Amino acid sequence: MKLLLAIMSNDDAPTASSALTKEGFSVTRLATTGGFLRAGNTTLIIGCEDNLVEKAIEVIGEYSSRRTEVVPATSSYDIGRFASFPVEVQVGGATIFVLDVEKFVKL
Ligand code: 2BA
Repeated sequence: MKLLLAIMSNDDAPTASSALTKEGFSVTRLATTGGFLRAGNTTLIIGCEDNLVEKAIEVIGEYSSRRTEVVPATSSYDIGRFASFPVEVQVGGATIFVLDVEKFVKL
């Protein structure tokens, strides 16, 4: 058995978690904080059989892969005027650890 720790953005976590559940995985969601940006992110804990690890990674990748989105940004011209223009930002992405599980007990 393996334990997956999947760290992803808060925006992607609900859909990734739902998709995993729909595929039959048991998922626990933790509210976590990145040490570098000190911003909130989400860590999914998934315990599954060894042969399902790649499937879990595939599902997570489907809903949290790194992608580029165009968002509106504003700029000030120091004369009380603002302009809005689109900028490309990188969003999403997941960091996944796969650990061996020594023992799994449900009481
Ligand atoms: P990512 O490498 O995609 O990491 C996203 C989040 O995943 C991290 O948030 C952290 O919560 C977790 N994470 C990634 N690698 C990990 C590891 N080896 N062990 C434990 N947790 C891990 P943040 O720490 O807030 O980092 C956000 C982004 O800032 C990172 O994106 C990376 O692009 C950059 N970054 C992180 N640490 C850095 C550092 N020491 N120097 C420069 N850039 C850094």
